[in-house]
Amino acid sequence: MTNDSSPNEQQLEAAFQARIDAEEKIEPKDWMPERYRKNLIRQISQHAHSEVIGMQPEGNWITRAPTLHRKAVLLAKVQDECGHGLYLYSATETLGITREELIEALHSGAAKYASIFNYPSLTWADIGAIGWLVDGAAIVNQVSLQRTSYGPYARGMVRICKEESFHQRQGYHIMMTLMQGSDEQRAMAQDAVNRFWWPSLMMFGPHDAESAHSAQSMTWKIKRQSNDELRQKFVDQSVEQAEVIGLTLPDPDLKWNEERGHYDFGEIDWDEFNRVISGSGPCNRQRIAHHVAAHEDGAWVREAIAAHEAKKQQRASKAA
Ligand code: FAQ
Repeated sequence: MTNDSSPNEQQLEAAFQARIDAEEKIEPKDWMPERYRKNLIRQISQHAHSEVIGMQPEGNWITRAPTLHRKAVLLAKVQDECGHGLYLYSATETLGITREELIEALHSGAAKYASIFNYPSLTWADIGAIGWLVDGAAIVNQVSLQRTSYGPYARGMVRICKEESFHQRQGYHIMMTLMQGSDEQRAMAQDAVNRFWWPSLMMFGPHDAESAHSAQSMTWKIKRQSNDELRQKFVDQSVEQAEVIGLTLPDPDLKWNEERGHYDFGEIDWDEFNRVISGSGPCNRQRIAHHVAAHEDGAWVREAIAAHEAKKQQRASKAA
């Protein structure tokens, strides 16, 4: 204790870590180290940006879905992703940062979003591959995050995981249907898997040894499993799912390793990963330009809501 008997920074941090170690959730008004707060803002906001930017490649196919049923399902899925963005932005705002600051960081390139959404969705089969593989990878990561140490993030993840599980199944169903179709449809499904497999593995981030934030995030239990552990889990589950419907995963090194009890798989093209996360992927510029335009188009809605809120408060204070 210091002279005035209030705990010093070191004591506060030790007590904080003890709460984490005891699996207590940290809530917005609790004391937390500034680095914990900043790291959470970084990760949760990038997660929120990913959900919202992820609406673009799928939104591209809403008007061209092959049946009314597929269109309704896709529309519902894309709306869910928007909802996920909102829960996650709200969770980030509990850490003392505004939505405007978060959007500004996305637009300026200061904040990242998942690399996968910088690839184009060229055919209808890509919608199947995104649901099956991209949502599939997202679930593996997010199931683990349901136990993250920050309360609002953990609770958001529980609801998001339920919805992601429907997303994954609708994607797998699209792939299964195409694989039961014509030669052209089967070829289209295989081509989508060939293009989306490796970028899906990149969603888990760099190898643990290269991961800048992992060690600290694991100590604080922001992350509960490492990038490589989660990637391995995803590979193991995907191999069997691909086999069942007759798809081939595009990796000649993929084979069962009896000793490890896991599938071995080939090395990711880390040059490509680094290019995409630093802004030079196939669609980075297009994705941000689209978001900036949508944000500017929506300015009048934000102004109208603010004006309505001000009027409501004026009326309330008059009545008081
Ligand atoms: N893409 O030290 P680490 C979805 C960055 S939601 C871009 O390992 P960390 C649903 C990382 O930010 C998908 N950047 O970082 C959906 C850091 O850069 P920084 C999103 C990446 O945070 C489906 C640097 O590299 N999910 O798909 C990527 O400990 C369909 C060093 O990396 C989440 O965000 C990447 N793949 O671990 C929506 C889950 N990987 O910030 C629509 C929550 C790494 O220092 C349609 N996030 N980087 O500039 C996480 O679990 C973690 O943040 C990781 C990265 C695992 C993504």
